[in-house]
Amino acid sequence: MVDKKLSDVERIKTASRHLRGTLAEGLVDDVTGAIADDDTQLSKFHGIYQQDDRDSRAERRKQKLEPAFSFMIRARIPGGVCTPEQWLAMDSLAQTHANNTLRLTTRQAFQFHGVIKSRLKSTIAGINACLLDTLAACGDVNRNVMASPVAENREVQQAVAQWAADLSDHLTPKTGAYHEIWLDGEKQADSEPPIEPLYGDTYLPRKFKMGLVIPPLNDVDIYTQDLGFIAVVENHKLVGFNVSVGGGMGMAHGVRETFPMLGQVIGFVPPEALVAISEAVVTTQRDFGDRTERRHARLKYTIDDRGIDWFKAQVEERSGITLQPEKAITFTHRGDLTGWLEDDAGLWHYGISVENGRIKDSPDGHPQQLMTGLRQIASVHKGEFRLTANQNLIISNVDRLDKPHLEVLLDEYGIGAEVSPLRANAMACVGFPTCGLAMAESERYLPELIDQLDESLARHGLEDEPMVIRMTGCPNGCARPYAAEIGLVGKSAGRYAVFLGGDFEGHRLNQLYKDNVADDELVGLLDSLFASFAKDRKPEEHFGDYLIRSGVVAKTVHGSDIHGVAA
Ligand code: SRM
Ligand code: SF4
Repeated sequence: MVDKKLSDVERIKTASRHLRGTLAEGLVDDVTGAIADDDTQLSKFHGIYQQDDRDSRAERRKQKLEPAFSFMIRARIPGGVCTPEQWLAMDSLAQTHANNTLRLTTRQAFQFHGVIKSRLKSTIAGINACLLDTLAACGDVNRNVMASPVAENREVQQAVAQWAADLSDHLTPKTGAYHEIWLDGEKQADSEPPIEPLYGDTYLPRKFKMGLVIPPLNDVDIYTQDLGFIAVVENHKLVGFNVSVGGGMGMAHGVRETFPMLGQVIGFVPPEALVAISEAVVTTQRDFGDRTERRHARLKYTIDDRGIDWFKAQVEERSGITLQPEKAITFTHRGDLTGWLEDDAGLWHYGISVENGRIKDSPDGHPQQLMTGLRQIASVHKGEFRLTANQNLIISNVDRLDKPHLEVLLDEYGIGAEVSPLRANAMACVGFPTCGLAMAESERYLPELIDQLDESLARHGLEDEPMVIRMTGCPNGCARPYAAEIGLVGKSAGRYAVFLGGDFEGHRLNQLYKDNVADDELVGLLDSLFASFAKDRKPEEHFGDYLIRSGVVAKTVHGSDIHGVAA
């Protein structure tokens, strides 16, 4: 067998002295708004991405200026749970250090955009001051651990949230570089051998993602995670978790060797096995993941290449735990709570649909002032905020007596107005102008497309029909478009590949239906499918299932089918 060369990122990690590189030096270099090339890879492990304003790129090039560099910072929030004090701190940093918006991500984290280099350290220090951090929010490590943000069964929800926090702690890198660079911590020796007991010097071959979910709501898209734990509840008690492995979304247009995969369930474990099982899954990927080709380095490919039985055997051997047969569970839908829910302990939770996760105020005169309103709510709220994996927000743990005052505030700032079922189940990734990989608009375009699709649905009497629609500006899949009933994936300016036929609950990937569709043709294309759906559907049948039954698209069985016949 020919030994393939390691990818360049492996060289950078190896030479980085546990993620230090020359980040500290780069921060004080005021000749450029950028950091050194190699450091742009390392900064990700610290939750920081170098970006530039793509709207002004051409103009700046013409003027012979360097790109308008700024940084995206991602704060990790295990399970999406944060306190009102933390919300206020994030809000304040967004106003003073970023672009005056906060972005709730598809993995229950916060993102700041537009932070210039000279403000990086103070932003990170501000995040740490409120007991959150950005370490491992990105990079080749375990990322933010997701968890169902709300459930009627309070005891189970709390237990699952606690597991998310514990697993997150356990899998966070142990390097002292983060404190040293961002928080002026004491310098540590450069080569402490035990510094990364789990990851070793070169961390993982690629990013790694984990989530926990409480059926029947698949609100964290559990099968898209590298590692998913599905809570099994018997007689109202949490008895353990089914373990799903090998989910992932990213692919490249038309490159058949790249594809999304949904996780496969390898068995059931009691709660006390979670840490050992997670470690076994992570270390198997650490040792066997492909470090030569980053496009082939995710866990989904390791499992696809070597087989699920091989993988399960590795996990059992490394953890010393024999997986029991999986238990029956049922998912009924995805999406999030909107409006009020009372849990079984009598506390109230209010779900707010946030368009594409962007927390900002609307222009003057608009009834909704989301950012200001949430600031006012945070200053009186005594419970928690919970970020959802669908870019929404839940005001959690509200006492019955505090509900009326919150309702007044929600009303005053126009927050929580009902949206159409299509909009409630829609997600768009960030895309332009900040994402360096975007090929087409996403967050800035989906809202207006939904306006038009809502009109189309209404024409066919489908205005109350919930459908999962997701848009991304490129095929990396940050809004999990391949797990949607309608997935619109950017190809080039104003053009999208249309993927159809995922299911409502998140058990099935969709498939390429039509490639390279112009944005002004999208409504027409979907309108004719809505028309036949309205005419021919079976009672209770969802759009994605109808498209498969009627042969509009074939069913994707293995992820590589995603490219369909049109690729
Ligand atoms: Fe993502 C890269 C934004 C969730 C798959 N993602 C990026 C970058 C950092 C672009 C870059 O590398 O330069 C984007 C920054 C845009 C910006 O300006 O903010 C970006 N990803 C996002 C967020 C903010 C989208 C959002 O609208 O919420 C999400 C942040 C989640 C978080 O808090 O951690 C986000 N990204 C996802 C998801 C969804 C998920 O994890 O559930 C996926 C698909 C699942 C998966 O990983 O397979 C995803 N992002 C990617 C990929 C493709 C990975 C792959 O295996 O091929 C990239 C590119 C890469 O890694 O090379 C990427
Ligand atoms: Fe950027 Fe592509 Fe992710 Fe959208 S899907 S945020 S365009 S990397």
